[in-house]
Amino acid sequence: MSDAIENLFHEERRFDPPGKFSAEANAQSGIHEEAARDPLAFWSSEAEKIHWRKPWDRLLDSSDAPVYRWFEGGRLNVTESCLDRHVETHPDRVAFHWEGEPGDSLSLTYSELLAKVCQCAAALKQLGIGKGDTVAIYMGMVPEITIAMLACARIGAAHSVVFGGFSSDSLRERLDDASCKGVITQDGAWRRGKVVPLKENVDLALEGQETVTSVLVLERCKNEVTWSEGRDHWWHDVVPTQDDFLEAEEMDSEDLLFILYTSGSTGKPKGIVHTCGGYLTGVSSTFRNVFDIKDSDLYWCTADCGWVTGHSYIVYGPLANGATSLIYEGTPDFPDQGRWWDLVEKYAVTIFYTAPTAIRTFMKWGEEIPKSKDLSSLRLLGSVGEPINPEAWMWYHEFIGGERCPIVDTWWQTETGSIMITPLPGVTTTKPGSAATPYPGIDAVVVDDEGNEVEPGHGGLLVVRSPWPSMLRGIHGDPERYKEVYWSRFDGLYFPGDGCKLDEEGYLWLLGRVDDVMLVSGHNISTTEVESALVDHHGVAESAVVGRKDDTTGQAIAAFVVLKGGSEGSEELIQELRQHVAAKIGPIAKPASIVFTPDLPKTRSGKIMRRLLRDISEKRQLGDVTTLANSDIVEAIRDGATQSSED
Ligand code: 6R9
Repeated sequence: MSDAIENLFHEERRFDPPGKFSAEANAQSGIHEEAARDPLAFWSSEAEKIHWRKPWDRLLDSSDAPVYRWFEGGRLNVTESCLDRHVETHPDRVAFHWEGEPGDSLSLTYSELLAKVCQCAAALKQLGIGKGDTVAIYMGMVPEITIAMLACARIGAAHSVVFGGFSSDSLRERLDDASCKGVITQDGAWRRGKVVPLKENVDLALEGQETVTSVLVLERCKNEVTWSEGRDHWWHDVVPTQDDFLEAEEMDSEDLLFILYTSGSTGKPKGIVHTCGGYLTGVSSTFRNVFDIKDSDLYWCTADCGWVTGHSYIVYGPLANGATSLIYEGTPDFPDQGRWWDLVEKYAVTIFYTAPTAIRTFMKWGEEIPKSKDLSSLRLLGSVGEPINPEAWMWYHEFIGGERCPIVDTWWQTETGSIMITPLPGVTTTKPGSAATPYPGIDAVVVDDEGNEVEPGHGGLLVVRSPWPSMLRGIHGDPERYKEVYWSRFDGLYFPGDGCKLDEEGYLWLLGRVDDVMLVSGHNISTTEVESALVDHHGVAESAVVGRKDDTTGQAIAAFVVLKGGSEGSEELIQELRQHVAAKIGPIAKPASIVFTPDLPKTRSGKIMRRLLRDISEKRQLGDVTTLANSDIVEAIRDGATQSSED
């Protein structure tokens, strides 16, 4: 892959961890080597850092591979690691500061959070929900979403969080697939000052639905709702009246903790299955080492609990480590484009974890906004969700991190449960655009089409050779699809579907989904590399490229470009950008067409929908676009694309 690309990722920029940071870091140099000598011993010692009621009999059972079982015979309830043990040692430490979009706020200490989780858990039990049941959670980013997740875990029910921006149809599909017994929702959720009618969507999703017997409804926006007596219950009626302690249900290490659906680019959503002991071990270990959490830190992850990042690095990872976090309900531009940086200033956030799409959006809005705020509390920055192009990395480093904060570019997936490839902030010299190396205990390499490891300096496919504790245990209800999707490409290797390049120093450069790779005149070119070259131009804020069919070259590169500061494009700029890409990568990578657009179509978690752009470029009928965060942009892009091809 990417044989045309030589210079882009051979940049000399590198950043050593600041000396003081290294000296005090949770992860010290040698951790990778030590874990590599005996990965199972590493995972065993990481697992000992969570609370077990009964230790495991067997660390790893591979007899049913590719379904692996970890910490067999171990008994635990994940909420005891996340709550009870901290209440014993520091009950008054704040678990969450929460800020609502309208500006209301709340702080919950570990003992208050435990009490609220127990009350919600008791209410669920009263509604007839218990161990082995599945509960859908369809909420915004209110404190109660974390309470609801933990309440399910407390009683041994699995949660299936469905992002609050999804339609009633998407919710219905997920309720049916997991045979959910309960739904936890809100009357409405705030989004840019408007109310998203969550309860109404639940009512629609439940028309004729057969498995759900109770709906628990939090009052948030006080919008009008319709009520189904017997089925619907107000949170304020049934939760606060319960006892503030409920004994946790004892679970097996391999019992189901949650199902989380990933849409993927095609087909029915996959219900990714995670279990208790392995998942908690993975998220607790990575959170401690990658985010270097200390008692004095104030950590903020801007994700939504509807995505895996919210599960692992808002709820389970931080709480397992007794961290203090910030949770924010709203969007970055409400009431204005400085809201996030106001929050960093107000709460003196020290560790900040966000997505490249957000960083590029802030680049587009201009550095004056963060420059006008006091961000000096920050000491560590993280990125997740997409490859972060070197230009955005440098902007993040300079304007958010004040050139003093290490950046951890963390590669992982819903399926992997926890971070797999990442720098360790006190250990790793970082290179802008590279996620660096596998986390200790993770055996990830780059292979060619035959499954042989590539030489340094070459590209190929990322694979994981050995099991890890937080790996998915399957796709809910479809064991065959699990094998087919992840294990059929290469015998015995987990195939995540991402392209990757290995540089001379063993650093990994993620190149995006293999499905997105373009084939131009016999050369494989990754979308990430061309996008990165475009964004490297001073006028460009964001870009997306796709390969569209071309009679001469097989595929031609079609680029979509968002300019900084709302500028308009011109024919001269198109030529300049084409030259820029040619200079950066090579003439082969020059986009055949460039369309300027005010925004790019993105999924609700901020990933660019290249499939849709391909459809537009090849003038295909567009399918359902309601899962997009910004569906109105599609028409605008289509108009632009039609115009440019007529020019
Ligand atoms: C955590 C999360 C997984 C896919 C993954 C890859 C892309 C995530 C990345 C990254 C490059 C990173 N991805 N982090 N690509 N660098 N640091 O995003 O999970 O929503 O399941 O997506 O996201 O393509 O395969 P999920």
